[in-house]
Amino acid sequence: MDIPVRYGDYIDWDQLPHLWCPGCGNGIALKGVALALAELNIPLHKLLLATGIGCSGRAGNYVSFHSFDGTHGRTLAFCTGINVTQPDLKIIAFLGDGDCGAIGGNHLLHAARRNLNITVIEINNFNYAMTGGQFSPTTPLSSITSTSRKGKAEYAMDTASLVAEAGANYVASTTVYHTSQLNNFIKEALLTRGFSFVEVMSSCPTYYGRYNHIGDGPEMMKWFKEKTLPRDKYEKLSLEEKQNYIERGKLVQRNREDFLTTYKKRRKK
Ligand SMILES: Cc1ncc(C[n+]2csc(CCOP(=O)(O)OP(=O)(O)O)c2C)c(N)n1
Ligand code: SF4
Ligand SMILES: [Mg+2]
Repeated sequence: MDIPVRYGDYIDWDQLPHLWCPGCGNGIALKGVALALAELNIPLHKLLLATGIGCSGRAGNYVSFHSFDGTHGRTLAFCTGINVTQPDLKIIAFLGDGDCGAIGGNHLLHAARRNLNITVIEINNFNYAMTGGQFSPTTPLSSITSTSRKGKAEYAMDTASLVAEAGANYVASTTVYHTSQLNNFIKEALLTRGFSFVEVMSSCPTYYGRYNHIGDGPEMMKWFKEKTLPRDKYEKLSLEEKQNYIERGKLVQRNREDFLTTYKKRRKK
């Protein structure tokens, strides 16, 4: 079997052009995955890209290795079974914020708590894009969406912090503007044994950008640049100031024994 050496080897070029809108961040995030895989030189037959349902869920169509679409929110339940029966497979779950924080929230927390060998890439575009731009748990307070025309009245869920508390070995958060940080975080996540999670705040100019008058792809990139702060700077802000920014950076990097290793030891006893 050929060992891929370029990021392009992980992409199924016959499936392009993709169907994401101009300025959408999904392609940048997927390229981040492909770049990390190429750098780590992981053979194609050792890989699985598991997706949920949504715009982000299309990613599986564009990779040259195994992929499947789970049902909305349940992808990590499928991944749990695959992880314990195919322990040598590198499982990357490419999931939307709806898939992670809303319908699939419980699966996410328990996959992290069990410390399964799965890498989750959360595409947080702050809305349910595929179904028309409704707000999701991660949509920031006051945002305009198709279901909060006067501004969202709820606070946003910080999925990365929840996953860190639940027990994941690696948790980080960044945006599609900060590409070198993004690529580095994905690489570190893939190198982690146990549960790893990278939140990728991603541009959706068609819904979130348009409804909130941020603009198209380039303006959304500028927005990510100005709106997000590294964790150390963010922590120094007052509670009121924090409402104006979103934090990014690494939350957790630790080496707790993963579920399968512990389970195998128990069985031997
Ligand atoms: C069980 C179930 N409930 C609802 C839906 C409808 N649905 C499809 S995609 C989606 C939201 C997707 O949002 P997100 O996970 O954030 O992905 P995005 O499209 O933003 O990438 C919903 C509610 C569904 N397919 N299955
Ligand atoms: S609707 Fe938003 S998330 Fe979906 S493809 Fe278009 S820009 Fe991307
Ligand atoms: Mg979404």
